[in-house]
Amino acid sequence: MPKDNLDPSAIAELLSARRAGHSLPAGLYTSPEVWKADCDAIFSRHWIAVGVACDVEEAGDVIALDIGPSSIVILRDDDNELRAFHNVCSHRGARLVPPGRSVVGKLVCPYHQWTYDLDGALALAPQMGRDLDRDLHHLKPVALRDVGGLLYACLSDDPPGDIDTLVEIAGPRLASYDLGQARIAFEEDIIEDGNWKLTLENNRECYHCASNHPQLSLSFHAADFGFDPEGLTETEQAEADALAEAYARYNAYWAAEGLPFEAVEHTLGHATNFRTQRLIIAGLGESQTPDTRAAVALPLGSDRPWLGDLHLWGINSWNHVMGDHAVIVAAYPIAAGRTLVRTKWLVHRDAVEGEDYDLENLTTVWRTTNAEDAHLVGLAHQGVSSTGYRPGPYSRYTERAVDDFATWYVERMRDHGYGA
Ligand code: 3BY
Ligand code: FES
Ligand code: FE
Repeated sequence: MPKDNLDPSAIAELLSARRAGHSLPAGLYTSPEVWKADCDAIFSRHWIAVGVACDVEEAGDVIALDIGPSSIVILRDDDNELRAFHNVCSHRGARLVPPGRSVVGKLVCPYHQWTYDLDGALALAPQMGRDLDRDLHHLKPVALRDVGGLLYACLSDDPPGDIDTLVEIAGPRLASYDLGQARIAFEEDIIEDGNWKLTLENNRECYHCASNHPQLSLSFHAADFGFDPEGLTETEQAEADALAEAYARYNAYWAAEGLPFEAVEHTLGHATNFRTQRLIIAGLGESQTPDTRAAVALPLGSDRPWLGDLHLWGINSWNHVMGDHAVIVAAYPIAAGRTLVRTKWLVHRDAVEGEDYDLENLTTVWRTTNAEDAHLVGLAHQGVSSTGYRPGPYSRYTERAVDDFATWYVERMRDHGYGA
């Protein structure tokens, strides 16, 4: 059987073939059947980053988002409550809302005009007779949680309970930035020519940063994501010592200010995979900009200086929340070899473009970094699609988080019945 048309036992075999400490067997990246299994086991049964509360600021604001073969709508209802539903009409299942943003009074299905209130209730079903029990045809709700302004949804009727741990840990860290009240200054969609796991693996390491991200490297310490302590040159040793000293100073300051900073990892053995830490911004230390100074005159939330970079990774997301702006990124699987990477730059709601910030200065570091990463993910996907690919070893120093991600993935697939 060709490797791209796998039966379930072949998926189990691929999961079993994964060698500890090594990248995944090719089929786990390239097979459309594995992609479908990922959409089922990972993207439909875990808490997935789906956007930000300020995507839907006012009653009637709607976002439709495709997640693999599924689609959800996220909206703000007439009582200002955030809600999410499957983007599926209760009549004959037509997609209700096109992908992207819209503003509506009610949700009207384009097919036969069944019409839903913003709380999902079926308000109108023309020509269906008086005896149609409209209460039976409510839109199917999707579990949605607002974690300090970041939205997570789970398509399953039985969402993992450990989202509460993310809320407990990340909620207080995000609170002072008031992201729920922020404004999206810019949004960018990139389609990467690679499997979603290659996108996430690439994000879980900074081994590639020095040689691929010259601009990001001005404000980002690659060593935060691990370095090989064996055989450092004198200069490298001095840099490592200086960074350790800087952390001692910053951590003491953050502790005195009551700002949580510790690294918290909730990965292996947990359904809701996340990691967070307050990182030092390199250079002048203010923001991930070309000159490492704040890009926005108005602070995001509190005006305390030296907040660093509140870094938060999730199953399909990575976020950098800084004193002046936040970069919110999430990846969505489109096909085995195609992944959407959606980035939002958040600023204080009153910040005015051209007066309080320059859009190019605000966005250039991560637009450049995203383009560089898209290129690398494309190269990786080309490689794993070649007959010459053999899973290779991860560095125990710089790719530990990649290894954990791959191990977590195999565990979760097994937990959801795809193992042997
Ligand atoms: O954005 C991130 O979270 C990661 C950290 C290391 C590489 N990449 C930039
Ligand atoms: Fe929506 Fe018929 S499928 S109204
Ligand atoms: Fe990168």
